[in-house]
Amino acid sequence: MFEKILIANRGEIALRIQRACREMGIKTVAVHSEADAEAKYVRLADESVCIGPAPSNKSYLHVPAIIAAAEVTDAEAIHPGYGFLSENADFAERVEQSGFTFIGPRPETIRLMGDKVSAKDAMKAAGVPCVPGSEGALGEDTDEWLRMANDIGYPIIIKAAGGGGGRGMRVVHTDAALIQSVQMTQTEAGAAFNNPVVYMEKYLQNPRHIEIQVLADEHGNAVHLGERDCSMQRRHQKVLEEAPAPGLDPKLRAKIGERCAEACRQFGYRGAGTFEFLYENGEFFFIEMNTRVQVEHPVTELITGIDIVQETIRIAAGEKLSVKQKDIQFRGHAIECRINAEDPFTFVPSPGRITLYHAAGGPGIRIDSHVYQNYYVPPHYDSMIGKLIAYGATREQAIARMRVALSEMIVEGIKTNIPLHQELLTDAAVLQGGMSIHYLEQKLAAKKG
Ligand code: MV4
Repeated sequence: MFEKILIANRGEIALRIQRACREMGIKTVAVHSEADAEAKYVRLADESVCIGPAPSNKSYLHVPAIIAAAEVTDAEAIHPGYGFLSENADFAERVEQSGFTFIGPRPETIRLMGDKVSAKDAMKAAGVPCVPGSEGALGEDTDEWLRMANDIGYPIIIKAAGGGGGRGMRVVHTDAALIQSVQMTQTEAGAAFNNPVVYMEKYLQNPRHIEIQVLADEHGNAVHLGERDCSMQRRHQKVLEEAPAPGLDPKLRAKIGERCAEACRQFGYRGAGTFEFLYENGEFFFIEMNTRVQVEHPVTELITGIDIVQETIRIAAGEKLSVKQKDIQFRGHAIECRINAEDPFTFVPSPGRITLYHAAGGPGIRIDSHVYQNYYVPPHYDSMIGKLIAYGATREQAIARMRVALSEMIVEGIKTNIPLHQELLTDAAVLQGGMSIHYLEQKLAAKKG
C-alpha cells in the first residue's frame, strides 16, 4: 500500500479523499491555491504545498506545479478527485511518466471515453445498449445525413465527439433545419473542443438520467454497485441524487449492471467509473462514461456499505477488489442534496463568509463538507459547499430524515439553496419519484409564471 498520497483537488472531495487515506494509515499531501491556504483540510493534511494563485488555471489545473509538489513531498500516488484534472488523459500520462501512480484509469482509457464517438463504439462492441444513431462520426455527405435522420426518425440530436456533460449539442426536428444545424455544431465544436467531429442520435424526449457505478481492478475483476437516479438537474448541474432509482426492477438492475461490469472486463477498465444512461420506457441507453469518482458517490456507498474512495486507492496500489458481485447487497435508500452557495431561486452564486454554521445530525445523516463557521467561501470555484446525505430503510424514511436535517442546517452570511431543497422535498412529484430530466426546469419555469 502507498505510504503517501497527494490529493490534487480542493473542497469537500479533498477532505473526503483525505479521510479515506487517514483511515487506511496513508499520509496525505494537500495542494492548494492562495485562496484556500487557510482551509481546514489543508491544515489537517500531513503536509501541504501552495501551488499557485486563486484562479484554477494557475493552481488546480497547473500540471507542472502539481507534479513538482509530488516530487518535493515524496508522494507516491496522486488522487485527482472530480473536476479539474480528473479526466485529463495528458495529466494522467504526465503523472505516470514522472514516476507516480495516477489513482484512476489508464490514460488510454480516459482518452477513449473522453471522445464520445470512440466511447460509444467501444460500448456497442461490448454489448452495452446505446441510443440509436449514426455509426460513429458523421462524414461529409450531406445527403447521407438526411437519409440517416429519416431512418432514425426526428427529433434527432447532433452531439460533438469532444463535448459531454451537456456541451456541444443541438436538437433537430426537420430536414429543413438539419444541414445547417450539423454545420453549426461542427463549427462550434471545432472552436470549443478543438475537434469538429459530431455524431447523430435519436433525441429521447422525456428520459430519466440513471447511471451505473462500477469498480474494476487490474486483475480482471469488475463489479457494479447498482445505479443512481440523477434526473433532478438544472442546466446540466445535478441538484439531488438518489439510490436506488425509484421503481427500477431489481432484475433489470442486475442485467444492465452486469453488462457494464462485463464491458469493464473487456476493455481492461481500472478504478471507479460511471456509465451514464438515459432511461425511457423501461429501457437503458448509454450516452457517456465518466472515468472518475463522482460528486454523488456517497448515495451508493450508503446503500452498499462499500467505501468507493478507499477502493480506488486499493485498486491503484494493485490490490484486488475487496468485494465480489455476489456479496454486494443493495439495502435501504439514500438521497443526496447538493448544498450550493447561491440564491435558491435565481441561482446566482453567493460567495462570502459563513458567519453562523450548524450542521445537521442524527441517525442516517451524513455531511460531506469542508466548511465551518467563519469559513470564507471563495468566489473562484464551483459554488458547492457540501453535500447533505440521508439514508433510510425505505425511500420514505430517507426523505423524512432529509427534511429534518435540512431544517436543522444553519448556514448564515451567505445564501444557500437549502430552501430549494426544502421545497423539492414537499413536491408531490418528487415524493412520487421517477421524474424526467426536465422536471425541475419545468417546475421552476412554471413558478416564474
Ligand atoms: C441526450 C438527450 C436526449 N437524447 N441524448 C445532456 C448531457 C449529456 N451527458 C447528454 N445529454 C443529453 N443527451 C439523446 N439522444 C438529453 C440529454 C440531456 C440530459 C441528459 C442527462 C441529464 C440531463 C440532461 C439535460 C438535458 C438534456
